[in-house]
Amino acid sequence: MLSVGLIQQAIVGEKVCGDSYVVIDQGETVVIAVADGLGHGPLAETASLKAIEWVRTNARLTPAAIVEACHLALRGSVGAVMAVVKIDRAGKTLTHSGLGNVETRIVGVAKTHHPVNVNGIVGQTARRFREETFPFYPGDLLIMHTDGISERFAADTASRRLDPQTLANRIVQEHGKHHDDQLLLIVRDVP
Ligand SMILES: [Mn+2]
Repeated sequence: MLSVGLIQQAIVGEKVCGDSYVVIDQGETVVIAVADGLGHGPLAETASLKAIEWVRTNARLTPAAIVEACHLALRGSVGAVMAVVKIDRAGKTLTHSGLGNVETRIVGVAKTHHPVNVNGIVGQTARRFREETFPFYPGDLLIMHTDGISERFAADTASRRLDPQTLANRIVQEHGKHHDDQLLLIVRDVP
């Protein structure tokens, strides 16, 4: 069962948030994506929502193939940066693909993994699409966030015991940036 913590907040002065997300529970797999449309306001929102729509449409594909599909779909938009992960419940793995600076962490019992993104902008510049697979066990935390939240927060083994929403609230309170849209998503999956 998925337990999700979420903060999604528009930059001060805008009514809509340019950062979007989706969590798709497909049973054997779970696909999760976060997208940050370039700039802010309605054009950024449109771009990030379009990326998310294409994640939904292509959720059967691998994360790298999903990002590539979004790249083609977002041509002509302001563009976005995004990260897509797919959790394989039976295999106890998580595969990640990121283009541009949406940050991802996997907080395991003994180790925190930081998947690396490829530089680029979805819909504009992407020279390659790559993905990497990590262990992901029940109780591990997946943390994904846009650049509206500073990367300097600590999320260690002790964080794993917190409710994801409680942890999300704490992180954004201390590390949220009010001069940008903010999106932080924390997911734990326990059978
Ligand atoms: Mn941003």
